[in-house]
Amino acid sequence: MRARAMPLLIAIVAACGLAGGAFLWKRAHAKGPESPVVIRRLEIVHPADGSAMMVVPAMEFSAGTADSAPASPAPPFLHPPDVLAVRAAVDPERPARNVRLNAFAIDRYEVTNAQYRRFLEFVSKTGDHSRCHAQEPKGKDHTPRYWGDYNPLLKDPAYAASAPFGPATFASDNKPVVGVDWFDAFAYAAWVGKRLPSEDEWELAARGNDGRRWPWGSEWSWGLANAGGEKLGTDVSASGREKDGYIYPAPVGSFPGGRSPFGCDDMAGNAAEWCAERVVRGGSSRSSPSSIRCAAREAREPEFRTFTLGFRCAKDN
Ligand SMILES: [Ca+2]
Repeated sequence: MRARAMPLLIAIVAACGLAGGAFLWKRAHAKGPESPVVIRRLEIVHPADGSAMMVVPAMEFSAGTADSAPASPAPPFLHPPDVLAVRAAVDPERPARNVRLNAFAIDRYEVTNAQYRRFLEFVSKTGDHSRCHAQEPKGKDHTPRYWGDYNPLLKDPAYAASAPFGPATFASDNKPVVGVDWFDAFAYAAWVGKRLPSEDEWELAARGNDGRRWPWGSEWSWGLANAGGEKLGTDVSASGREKDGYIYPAPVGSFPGGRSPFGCDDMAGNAAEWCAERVVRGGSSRSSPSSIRCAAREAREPEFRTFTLGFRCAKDN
């Protein structure tokens, strides 16, 4: 009798333990964005161009910044009145807010020069601008600003000595395309059958749902992203900084240690990235650690182009 009762007792205790454990797990995970869920990386291939995209399932997360440190100041140059209005509305990254998003897929990497070149070949061959944005300025051919022999800084010997660059610096195939404005990014995304990510989509893809500051976590470490804007001959070790090896954009995917929870590369640093709202996310090769936080945001006029600014695409999934 006793021998037969023991297994039953053990089974009851085990069942209670499992039930209790499940209850506690449910309590700990039932409260929405404060409850980290297991993130699984799922890579798909976009059929139109073979590009790698990471799937982000429908979920809720806390966007923005909850701490009380001051938000980054607005950049100190003038904008048209409509951009000032946009900036006033979007610059603050506080307070943090709960956001629920539908499933989407987002490019694993920033759009590269090789990918963008195929788009330019299409536009130049067909003259087809039918997928471009309705407000796009007339006469655009979508050529990135730095693909030609352009940069007045090259004429300054002091600058060229400390931060040299040439035709390949901004145009080699495996580097992110930069020097493109919001209309260029919009047009490329539409041409390839994608769209620009919303800011919230971009942020969720970059930081997951546990509130981390950077794609790899909340502790800063040099070497996990192309950032900082070091120049040749500058002894960054004296200030505790480590060189990441790149003054300007690096080939996409050069910093696997800084990959995001969903498996996206270079969401902090390398090229800063246009979002659908004409807001720039992620900071660049020239940005400070604070400026490449996942929640940091910066509004720009849509015609703005610079050698630190590119994009990646998204699509519904
Ligand atoms: Ca980036």
